[in-house]
Amino acid sequence: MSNKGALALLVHAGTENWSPARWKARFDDVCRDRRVVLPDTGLDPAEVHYAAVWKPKPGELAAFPNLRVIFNLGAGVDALMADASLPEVPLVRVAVDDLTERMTAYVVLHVLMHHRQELYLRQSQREKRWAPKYQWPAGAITVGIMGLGTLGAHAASMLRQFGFRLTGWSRRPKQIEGVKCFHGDQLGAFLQATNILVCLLPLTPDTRHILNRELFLQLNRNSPLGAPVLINAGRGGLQNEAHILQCLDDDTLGAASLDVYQTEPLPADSPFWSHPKVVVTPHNAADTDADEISKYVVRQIERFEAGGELENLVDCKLGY
Ligand code: NDP
Ligand code: OXD
Repeated sequence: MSNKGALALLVHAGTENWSPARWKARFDDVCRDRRVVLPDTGLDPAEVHYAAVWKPKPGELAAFPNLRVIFNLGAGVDALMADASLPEVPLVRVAVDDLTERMTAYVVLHVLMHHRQELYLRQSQREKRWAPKYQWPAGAITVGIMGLGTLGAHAASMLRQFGFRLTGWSRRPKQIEGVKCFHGDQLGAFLQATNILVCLLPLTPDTRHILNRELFLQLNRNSPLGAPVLINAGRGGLQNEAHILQCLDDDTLGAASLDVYQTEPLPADSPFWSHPKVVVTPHNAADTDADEISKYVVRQIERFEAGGELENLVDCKLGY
């Protein structure tokens, strides 16, 4: 082992994909000339030059006085932005094809699920009822994507191939082929054109609780779907959960697919679990793959040490 600065691996999500031992094995494999250390394993904090993290504990990163770069092992950095003691070193997030394609698969799956009336068909099956409904074309539905970044733009390009009409909303103006793009204060016009709302925004001070009743009331109801549909795979903090339930119950919303929640894991007593209009997934729309991402981090460290640029840096002032 060389005397290169160590890589600290701080992974605390507690689910199968985030097993620290599994991530360490992958990093050990691709990082043979550098110590990869888990917390509480007798490491001298001064030896750590890099940290690869998922939901590190607040203050955990501040313990490394010689830290050079933080690599967030996912796309969203909201957990890090909430740490008031976050060291002022470059912060890199994940933006790679593997993760993007997984998210697009989730978005396409859930848009099609609502477009093809899967909730109704599954209920019919449980009731042994042979009662097909009219099958409308994809072009009769407008899918609106909030967040036209790495994930939103790719999901839009794939949905386009199914024939859906597409709108999108971002902070800055965008031009994406086949997508009617809105930005900033054009949110109202975006919503008025949207039947299925897909949220792929980051959680920042500007976007917290953006998915609320006032917003849902502006969605377009003039499609064969009738009541609009919400799909949120961004972050739970983007949504007002009481408003979602109220809007599902009074038909402001026709259905919702939710991958993320205010509290994760979703508590056993959450009404979402058994709501007939809700499809619950356990924050696994797009897992970050330890094989892919360990290589991505090591490639970036090597380039950085050779004097090159880091990719996919977070703008900590904007929070994403
Ligand atoms: P990007 O940073 O590439 O894109 C973010 C998009 O949101 C950009 O288009 C940005 O606008 C837009 N945006 C940010 N703030 C605002 C605002 N105030 N008003 C309007 N638009 C805004 O992020 P990714 O696409 O890579 O990821 C998006 C999010 O998806 C992550 O932050 C994470 O929370 C979530 N995610 C969830 C996963 C899951 O499994 N559920 C997996 C991976 C990610 P602009 O282009 O103008 O900057
Ligand atoms: C991410 C996530 O942000 O998995 O990558 O939620």
